[in-house]
Amino acid sequence: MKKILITGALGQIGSELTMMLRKTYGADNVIATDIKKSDTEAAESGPFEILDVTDLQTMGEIARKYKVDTIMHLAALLSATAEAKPVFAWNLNMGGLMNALETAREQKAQFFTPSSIGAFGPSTPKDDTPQDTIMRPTTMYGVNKVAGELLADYYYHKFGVDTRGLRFPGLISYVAMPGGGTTDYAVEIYYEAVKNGHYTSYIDKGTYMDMMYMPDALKAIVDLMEADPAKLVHRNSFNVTAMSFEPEDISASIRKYMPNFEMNYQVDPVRQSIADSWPNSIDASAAKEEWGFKSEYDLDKMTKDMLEKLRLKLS
Ligand code: AKB
Repeated sequence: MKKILITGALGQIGSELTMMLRKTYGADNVIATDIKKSDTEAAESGPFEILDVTDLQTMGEIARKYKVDTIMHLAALLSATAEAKPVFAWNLNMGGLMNALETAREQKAQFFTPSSIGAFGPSTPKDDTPQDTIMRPTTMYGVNKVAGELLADYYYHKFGVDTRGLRFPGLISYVAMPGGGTTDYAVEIYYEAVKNGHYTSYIDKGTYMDMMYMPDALKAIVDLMEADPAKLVHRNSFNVTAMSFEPEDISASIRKYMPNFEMNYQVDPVRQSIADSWPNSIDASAAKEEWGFKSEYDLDKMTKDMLEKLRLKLS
């Protein structure tokens, strides 16, 4: 039976990943950690420890206490916050990753950490961005993600740590809000649609970015971690995506279910310039070929589910 340590377990991915893994592997086998505790299911439904990921000693103590054999390192600052606080972002994103990799090496644990479409930059081919291509990001977050991918590959080649990763697009979910990302507009729009019937987008019309609904992202993590290592040509990290859209597309999708929904624009120059430096759409064929990646949700299917779930949640 697996013993999984999750950092950033109360964040957008962690809140749902913790619950899914607890259902699969048993609540006691999934140790949730975060910098502070919140009154949430992920914090209350099984073991929880306070962990600042820049503290290597405490991370090691927790890993040894529970004899973990898998580490899922999710704690990180997202792109817009990292741009506002670049030194803090470097220390947290790189320091936390280094500590998590060291802990995985000591524990001989399997390792997962997410990368992002943010690892690409303005000189990357913008459409159908290949798995292996130019990666010269111009954001602190992107610099962290490229360095992180290289570091995780280094731990695999140098120390034999079974490191695996995904380049996630914007992730859309109704359980926990993302914080400080560039793609967050695609989550906020659903909340505002249900609460107020309109949304002011900080991303301009015509800006395409890859996106994925959370159930597909969680399945991709589990499928990658269970994939036969002999079939993996790549490790850190695989392009994965489910859809690519611009604000007008998501607005039109919402109007199919809420005909009176309205959207206008007030573009945030910082997040817009981050979005402009990212691909329009990435190519996930390596993930499909090497471990069978497949997504279930397209834009309309996701919109229908998001609106239904948020109506229940916000009522
Ligand atoms: C962000 O917008 O920063 C993240 C990401 C795409 O990595 N959602």
